[in-house]
Amino acid sequence: QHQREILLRSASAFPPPPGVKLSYGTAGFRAEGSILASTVFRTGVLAALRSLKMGGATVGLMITASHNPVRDNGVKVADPSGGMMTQRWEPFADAIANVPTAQDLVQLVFDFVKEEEIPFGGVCSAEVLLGRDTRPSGESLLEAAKQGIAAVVGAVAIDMGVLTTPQLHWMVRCRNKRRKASESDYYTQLSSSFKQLMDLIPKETAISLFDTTVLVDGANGVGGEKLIELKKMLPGLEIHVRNTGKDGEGILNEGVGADFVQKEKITPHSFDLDDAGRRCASLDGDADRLVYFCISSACGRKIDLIDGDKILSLFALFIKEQLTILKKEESKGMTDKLPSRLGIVQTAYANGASTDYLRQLGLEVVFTPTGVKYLHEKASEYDIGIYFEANGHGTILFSEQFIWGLESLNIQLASNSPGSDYQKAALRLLSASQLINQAVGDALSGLLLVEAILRHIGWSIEDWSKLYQDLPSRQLKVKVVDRSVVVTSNAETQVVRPPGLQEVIDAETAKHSHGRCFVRPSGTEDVVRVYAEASTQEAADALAQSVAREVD
Ligand code: 16G
Ligand code: ZN
Repeated sequence: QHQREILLRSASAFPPPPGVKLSYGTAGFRAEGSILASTVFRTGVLAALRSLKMGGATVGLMITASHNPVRDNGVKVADPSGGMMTQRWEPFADAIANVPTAQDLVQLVFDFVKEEEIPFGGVCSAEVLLGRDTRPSGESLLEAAKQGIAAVVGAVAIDMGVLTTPQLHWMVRCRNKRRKASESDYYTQLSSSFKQLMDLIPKETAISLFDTTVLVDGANGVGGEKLIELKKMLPGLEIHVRNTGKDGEGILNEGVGADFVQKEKITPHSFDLDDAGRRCASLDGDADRLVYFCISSACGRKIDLIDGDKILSLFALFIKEQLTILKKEESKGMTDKLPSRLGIVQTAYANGASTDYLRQLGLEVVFTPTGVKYLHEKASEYDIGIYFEANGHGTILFSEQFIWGLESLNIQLASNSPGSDYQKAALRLLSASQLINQAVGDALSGLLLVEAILRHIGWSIEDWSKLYQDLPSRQLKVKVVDRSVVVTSNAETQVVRPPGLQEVIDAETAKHSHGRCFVRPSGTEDVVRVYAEASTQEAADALAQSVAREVD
């Protein structure tokens, strides 16, 4: 009864905006910040329930709208593993955000708690870590989240302040593993594993010629200021952060950031021809996406984009090299066999040239629908799963079994053949597993791993860019009344409905050499997206346009 009253009273203070229907999409709830207080309050309730359901394990609640304009905001929940909230709870998230009155909300929650057998009403405790990005609406929304959590008896909110999205996910994961989980622990783990990787660089690599400077576009968001903290602990790597979001430097995501750079393929603000040939990187507004780019001296603001697919390829190359060294030694039969099934996960947006390249390396490449939750889940099925979206979100997952195997191998080697190539390969994989964020894609840890690998193989940004040549591609969006009329299958590569559309796509695609095309309903906007790729830009454009006309 006490619980019912508290929830009713607090919920009454957060009435939902009339006439707005929100859905917990691929990236949680997103809308204009000014209308989100009720949604965030209710997501606070949801997060507390999630923690109760998970036996009091810590869950996360992040307030951000990533690469959206600064007036927008959003909220999403991280599960105790540090990954996205289970998809099973998404229908409840939709329902809780959209019930009209406080009474309805209370009823909905009590019904759900019963159905899910959640220990409710103060018998157990719950814990929610809160984070927000730098958006002005974040502060008051964070307050709404706290009130939502406080409306669940026994639930405690811990405000971690302004963070990148991956920092919050990392903290949730570490806390549940009973590891050190503060922000300074995060910096320590990243910088020390980076230093270990640097110490393991082969002597043959011509380090003296290596450009130690990387220019980073911080999207005028939270990533820039965090990177400035981190770089203090990284001697030997010169990180120059621009678009840090400090007063006067520019507006969050406006003409800057990974999403802008990847979609427009032009320089972000405060980068120009003076930077031609330099190694440049761009983060998105909450620093969970990373792309690299290089300004080619001849052509104005045009850039050579090094997208998520190419970061993935670089990581895959490095991991495969280490595994090959280990296998060579393993074949002598002196050590235990390491479980080392390596899998690469992409989406239909991956450039066809990247998939070809990865398959030529002999790697297993599989596809999932767009959205981190799908890629992450698939990658976790391997001993080492590397996943990336072309837009720059991705990471490497190492199974616990693999890490245990590697650790015991390392102990064996430390006594048998200390300092051998074999031991170094094992140590590199261990360091990479500590550097890369296992909870979710993380632009800061991704950047450090890229920097370490480039130095390991002695590559310039041009060398990396030339790994393979992207096929020309075109993305279009078609505004439709109801995007749900398009239904896809087979990781979004085939249209199931409306009938006949796939046949048209097949016929149009067949007209172009290296043609590939798919359509899918957006998960974040009221549009249907069209992607086409072909051997020339003109052909890719023509293919996309002819298919877009059919969708319209
Ligand atoms: C969200 C997803 C991103 C995906 C994008 C596609 C997460 C954390 N973010 O931003 O992975 O690429 O949606 O947007 O899952 P779309 O459905 O509008 O094309
Ligand atoms: Zn983001």
